[in-house]
Amino acid sequence: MTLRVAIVMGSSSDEPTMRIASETLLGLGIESETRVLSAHRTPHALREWVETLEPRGIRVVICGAGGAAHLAGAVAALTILPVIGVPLVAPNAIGGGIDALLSTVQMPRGVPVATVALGEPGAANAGILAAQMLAIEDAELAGRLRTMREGMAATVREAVASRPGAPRPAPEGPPKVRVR
Ligand code: AIR
Repeated sequence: MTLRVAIVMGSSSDEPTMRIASETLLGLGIESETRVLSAHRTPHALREWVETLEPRGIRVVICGAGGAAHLAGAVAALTILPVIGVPLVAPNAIGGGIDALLSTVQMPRGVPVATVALGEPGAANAGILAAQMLAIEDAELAGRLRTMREGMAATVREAVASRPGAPRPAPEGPPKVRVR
């Protein structure tokens, strides 16, 4: 099977968070490859790896880094594959991770990085977003994503319904009142 998603992180200390991206992908039936490479500590190895991605059939790259989080930007500079950036909370993070968030999101015009939320929710969303990109040309995967969304909505409905004295939740569906 050709791997379609590659995940790279700046340090092995990012692994517990970035594992959520690969686990989310696996839950949707997508295997991925994972590397630890740093834009600052191993720039040459990073470039060499990025240059292999397109020829090997990789379609989306997920990059997670904390602090001066230039990894996603450095990867995006080297490929036209879509790059998803996950800002992470480094041990010495400033402002709870705002350093990594701004380093990842503030790319110059012309070299985009699709930046997701900070930390674990971002890692999960990176996996889902990569799957959504692949689902443009994969109807089975699109079906699994729809099922996942329905499962989320059901979980919310059940949580609301199980609260003591909770009113009956409105059924899912189009709004009955026209929204202007
Ligand atoms: N990092 C590694 N190279 C460049 C950057 N920005 C990040 C890692 C990690 C943080 O620095 O992605 O989130 C701390 O890494 P370490 O190895 O010191 O634990």
